[in-house]
Amino acid sequence: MISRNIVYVGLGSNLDNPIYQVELALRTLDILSAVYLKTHSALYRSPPFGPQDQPDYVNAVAVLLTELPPLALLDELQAIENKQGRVRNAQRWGPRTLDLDMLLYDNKQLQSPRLTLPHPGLYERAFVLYPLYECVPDLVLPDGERIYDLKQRCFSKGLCRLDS
Ligand code: ROI
Repeated sequence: MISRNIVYVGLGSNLDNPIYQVELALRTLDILSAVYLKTHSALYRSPPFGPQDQPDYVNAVAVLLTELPPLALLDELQAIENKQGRVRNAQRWGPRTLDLDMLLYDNKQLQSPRLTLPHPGLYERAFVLYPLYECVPDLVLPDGERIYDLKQRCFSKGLCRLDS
């Protein structure tokens, strides 16, 4: 039987027309042959988390179904980041044209040099929790935490849902 895994991916951009970058990445995810783009959230504008001397971000979350194992999917996501001009090894937590973060892959918990699942930033970042909640309001994380509770607890000042 073909196993289809559900994966949540966070998208973020704060350089070179961020709305365009996020929309282009969503279109690219939609046409990947090994991935089915089930749905995605609205776009959100958010103040930078981390260093403040950079532009606001545009963020969204995509819900994918895929047969690719986690590291093969990570290769695909990084290829999209590269195609959209992502400069690797630039300043840590600095501005970027496109970030595609694998947030959750089924109920997998994984710690490897290239990938940590769930994504460690997921628990505290409003720009991830709000769009993820919009896609799956009843989501429960592998450790039993509810997305609703995390969203209620997080600091969301400045986050703004953009009209589609
Ligand atoms: N801050 C926001 N608001 N959105 C992001 O996508 C984002 N991505 C990052 C850091 C630099 C941590 N800050 C961010 O990688």
